[in-house]
Amino acid sequence: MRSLITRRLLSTTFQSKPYDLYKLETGPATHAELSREDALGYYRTMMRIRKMEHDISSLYIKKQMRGFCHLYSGQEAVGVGIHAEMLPQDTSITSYRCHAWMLLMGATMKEIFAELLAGQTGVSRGKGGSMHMYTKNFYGGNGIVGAQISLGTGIALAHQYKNDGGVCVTLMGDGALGQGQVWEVMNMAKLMNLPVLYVIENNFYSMGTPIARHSANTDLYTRGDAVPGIRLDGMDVLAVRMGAKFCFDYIRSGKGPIMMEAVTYRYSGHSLSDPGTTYRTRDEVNEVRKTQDPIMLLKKKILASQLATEEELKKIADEAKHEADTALKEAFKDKEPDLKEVAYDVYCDYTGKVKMCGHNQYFEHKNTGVLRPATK
Ligand SMILES: Cc1ncc(C[n+]2csc(CCOP(=O)(O)OP(=O)(O)O)c2C)c(N)n1
Ligand SMILES: [Mg+2]
Repeated sequence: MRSLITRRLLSTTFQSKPYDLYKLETGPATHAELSREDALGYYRTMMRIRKMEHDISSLYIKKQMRGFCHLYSGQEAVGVGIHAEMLPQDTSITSYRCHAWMLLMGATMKEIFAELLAGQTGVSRGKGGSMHMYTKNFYGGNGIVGAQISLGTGIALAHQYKNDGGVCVTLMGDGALGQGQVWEVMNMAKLMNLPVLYVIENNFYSMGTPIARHSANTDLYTRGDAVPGIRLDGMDVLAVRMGAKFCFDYIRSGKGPIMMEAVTYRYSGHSLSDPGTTYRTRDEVNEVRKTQDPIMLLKKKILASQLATEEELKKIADEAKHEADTALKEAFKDKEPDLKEVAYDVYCDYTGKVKMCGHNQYFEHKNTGVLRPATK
């Protein structure tokens, strides 16, 4: 009965903080309309990422998964806000911190968990693990810091060459911006006006090195030289969405690349082998969680503007937890791929034998079409 008499609005307007601009005369709108449907959609997606990664961290702690594990927890608003403005032809690529982007680009939680557990229904047939996941229009999961920035620029060149209207969202951390290749590709991207959105997820640390110790210029959005930039609050999903809309409009109008610095924070250590409290204090982490958490901030906005009730938001959180727990249970039923598959799907068209690193024998190569459907 209570929910029947609770007032709910179908949309509201919201206001974001002003954006910092570099080589731009105008920036994103600071006022925008927010529908109940969109608000609940962003809340649900951020919650799904958070719950999925909660289960992933347990897998790691219990030693049920192998390899590295870099969590996105705290940074959800960046991915969700940008993805909200992407079109079906757009692509994306990121660093090793890729679980959330897999989910955003359409992989299921079961496929992600199965990959982490080295199962054959994993997105990379269990051969990639946490840092090497791919799905349609998503080019990974890259373990080499900064490598994805050059690859993303190449993907943007492909969009331009094919004239398919796509933009490549190329994400990087604050530390990655110090890679020499970034300077080279941003120059090329601007010269060729490539459709690329460079996103810097500034979480203030490059492993354990604070930003002021690794970057002489800490205004990261100005570091593209001729590439214009904006800086926004990466803990506010609505500010990110408006910023992304502005950037996509700019790029799609043919003006070339743009750089977005999203100021954010990661709650866990760099990877799960880092406790994350030797180079920053527990108080610092707790303070951000308490005052700036992206999910909490959106919840407050939704409740304050009466777009939904507390019960409705709780139901969404419960559903996300249920989805993650069920997917994980399913993924545990998976089998490992056969050893003969170790060399499959490395090349596109090659047939013959290949020698794999760590094995003193040759394996037959085959493109199964599972990971990358043949293009012929
Ligand atoms: C070329 C290269 N150098 C060093 C490393 C080791 N390494 C992995 S992540 C990382 C820090 C990157 O920090 P940042 O770009 O801020 O991204 P974040 O992890 O904060 O998302 C380093 C130095 C690597 N993987 N590749
Ligand atoms: Mg960082």
